[in-house]
Amino acid sequence: MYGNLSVIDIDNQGKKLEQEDPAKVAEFEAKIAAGKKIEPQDWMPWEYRRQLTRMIEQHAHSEIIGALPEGTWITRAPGFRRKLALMAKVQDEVGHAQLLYSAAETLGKTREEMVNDLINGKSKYSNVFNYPAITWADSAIIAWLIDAGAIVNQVTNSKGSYGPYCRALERICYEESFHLKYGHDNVVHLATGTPTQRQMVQEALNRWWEPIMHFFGPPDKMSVHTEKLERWKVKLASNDQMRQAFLDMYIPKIWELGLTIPDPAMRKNNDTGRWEYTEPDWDEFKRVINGDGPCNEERLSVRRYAEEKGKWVKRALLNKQERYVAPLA
Ligand code: FAQ
Repeated sequence: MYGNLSVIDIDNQGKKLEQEDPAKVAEFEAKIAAGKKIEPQDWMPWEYRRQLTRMIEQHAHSEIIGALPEGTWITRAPGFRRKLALMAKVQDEVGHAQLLYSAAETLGKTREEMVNDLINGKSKYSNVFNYPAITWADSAIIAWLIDAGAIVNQVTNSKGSYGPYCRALERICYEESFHLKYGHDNVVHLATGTPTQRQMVQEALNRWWEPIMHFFGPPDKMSVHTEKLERWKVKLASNDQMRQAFLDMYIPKIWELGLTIPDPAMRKNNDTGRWEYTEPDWDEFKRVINGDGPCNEERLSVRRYAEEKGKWVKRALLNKQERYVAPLA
C-alpha cells in the first residue's frame, strides 16, 4: 500500500495499537500530552500514521476537487475585478492541495498513490464539493460559508500534534480568511441588491444549507474516528463542537443580512448555550460521501481527464534531459 517507506519506521507497519510496544506508545502519548509536535522522523504508532494519512489526504483531495464548483464561474463572474479575485481564490485552493499532499507524503504514502486513490474513487473528499454551483450566488455562498466552515475546523486543528499538518494548516488559514472576506463581500452585494439578486442568494443558501450542516461530519454519536483523533490531539474539537462553533459565529451574520435559514427549528437555546436544529438527512450524507451525489461522477471524470492530459508535463518536469513536445489536444 505504501510505496515509499524509506523515511519512516516500517517495523510497525499495519500494527494495531494494542500490538505496539507499550513503552514507545507511552512515550509518544506523553510527548503529545506535553504539547510537543510529532515530526515525520519521530516514532509513531501505525494507527496514528494511518489516521493522519487518511485525514490529510482527504483534506488535500477536498481542496483540489473544491476548486471545481467555483472554477466554472471564473469566465462568468460579473466583472473583471471579480474574475481576477475568483481566479486567485481557485489558484489558492489548488495550492492548498499541494501543501497538504506534501504533508501527507511525510507519512509515507506517495502523491501518485494518493492521486490514483482519488481518481479511482477509493478515497473520500468533502461532501460539499459534490453539489453544483448553479448560479453566481452559489459561488458566493461557497466562498463565504464553506470557507468559513473550513476556517473554524482548520484554525482549531492547526494547534494539533502533527507538525507538518499544523504548519500547512496555519498557512492555509491565512489564505482562507481572504477567501471568506471575498465571499462575504459577494453575498452582501447580492443580499443588499435588487429583489432578484436577494432571491438568487436566498435560493443558493437554501440549496447549500444541508451540505454545510453535513460538512462538519456526522454527529458525535455516529463519528467513527473522533475518539482516537482527540486522544492524539489531531482533532481538537468534535464534529458537533465544530458545527456549534460555526453556527454561533455565522447564524447571526446570515440573519443580519435579512436572509432566512431554511430550517424553521434553528434557534439558540439560551439555557444550554447550544443551537437547536432539524437534524440534516444523514442518509443523504452517506450516499454523497460514498460516491452517489449529484456531481461525484463529473468531479472525478474532470480529475481523470486532467491527470491523463497532464501526464506529459509531469514527464517533462521529472526528466529534464529529454525534450517533450506538447500534444496538440
Ligand atoms: N465529507 O468519524 P468521522 C475546504 C467521513 S477543505 C466527506 O467523524 P473524522 C476548503 C470520514 O472521512 C474541506 N466525508 O471522521 C475549500 C469517515 O469516513 P472514512 C475538507 C466525511 O475524520 C473551501 C466517516 O465520514 N476539510 O473546504 C465528511 O473524525 C472552499 C466518519 O466520520 C477537511 O478535510 C465530510 N464532510 O471527521 C476548498 C478538514 N465528514 O474515512 C474550496 C480535515 C466525515 O472512515 C472551496 N478533516 N466524513 O471512510 C477533518 O477535520 C475530519 O476528517 C472531518 C471528519 C471533521 C471532516
